[in-house]
Amino acid sequence: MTDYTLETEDDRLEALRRMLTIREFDTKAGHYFADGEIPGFVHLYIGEEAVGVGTCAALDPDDYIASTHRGHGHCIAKGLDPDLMMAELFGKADGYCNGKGGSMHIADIDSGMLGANGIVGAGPPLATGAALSISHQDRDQVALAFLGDGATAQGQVHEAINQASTWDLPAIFLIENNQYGEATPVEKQHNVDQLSDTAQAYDIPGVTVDGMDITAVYEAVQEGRKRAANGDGPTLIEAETYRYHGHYEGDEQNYRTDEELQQWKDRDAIDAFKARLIDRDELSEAEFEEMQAEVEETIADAIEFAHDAELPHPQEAYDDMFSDTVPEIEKFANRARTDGGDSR
Ligand SMILES: Cc1ncc(C[n+]2csc(CCOP(=O)(O)OP(=O)(O)O)c2C)c(N)n1
Ligand SMILES: [Mg+2]
Repeated sequence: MTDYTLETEDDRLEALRRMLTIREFDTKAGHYFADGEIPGFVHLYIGEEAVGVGTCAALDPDDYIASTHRGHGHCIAKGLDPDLMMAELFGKADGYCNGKGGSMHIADIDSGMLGANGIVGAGPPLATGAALSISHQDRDQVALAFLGDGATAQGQVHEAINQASTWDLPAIFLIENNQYGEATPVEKQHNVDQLSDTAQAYDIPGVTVDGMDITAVYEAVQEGRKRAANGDGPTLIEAETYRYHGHYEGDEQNYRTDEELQQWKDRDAIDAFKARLIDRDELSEAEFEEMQAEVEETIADAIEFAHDAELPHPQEAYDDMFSDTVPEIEKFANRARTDGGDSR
């Protein structure tokens, strides 16, 4: 559910709170990953908060989003519960996917969150599919896909945008241009100056906005949503942003300089939005400190919840894989060992 906009003071404070929640969630996720408590990989969203929150604030609660491998921020912006997210990262049975998905597969259809995705570029086809169902059923919703600058060069992304634009589907494609796909800078991945230039190939609007400015992101997505909901088809939005951490936790980051990182931190989206709210007399330093303390408590509670939760039982390893039971899976389920070992 996305039950906030940027239109009222309360909404703007809620948006700031979500940005802080994302930063705190991912800071702690990084710590617990380094400690070896979180299995798999984590890709942190720190630095990119204005994009996820500005986008979700412009969507309606019933709208869909399709996310990426860097999806924690999208989940929090869309209103998912940090307790269930953190439990999922820890691989616990109380997590969104019963602990079987982890960081890269958090999904909650009831919240309109179609899933984080380990396959780079796999979000846009999901959004196009959701937009097709919306259009067939004449529902008042839109579907938005987040994708990275790297993903923008993936083949299925082209197919998805082409299909959505040809059929005027209620979709939005939002490129999070964080300047790198793994270690490769954006200018070495693409032949266009701006990634939004590729919109010309589909004859749809393409805009580039400052992804460190939550209002700029919000306004672009609002415009895209209006167009999509009117039956005029998709919009391609590029938000220029930056990830403060490495591609993954443990990345040596020898492909960029400390100066470059600092230049982006000097334009930090949370600092900028906080300053704007203070300027407007909607927030004081003391209120900000209070909000930050509440956010820290929310995430501390989420970690406690995740710690206390049970691991999924090995005999349930093959449950929840398919919506209907698949007989081929049953024979493996019967062979699952309860000590977690391999039964071959
Ligand atoms: C289809 C596919 N190709 C390659 C990978 C390996 N991979 C994981 S993340 C990543 C970089 C993606 O870059 P970008 O889309 O810019 O997202 P960012 O990590 O910068 O948020 C790659 C190549 C993958 N997971 N899936
Ligand atoms: Mg990138």
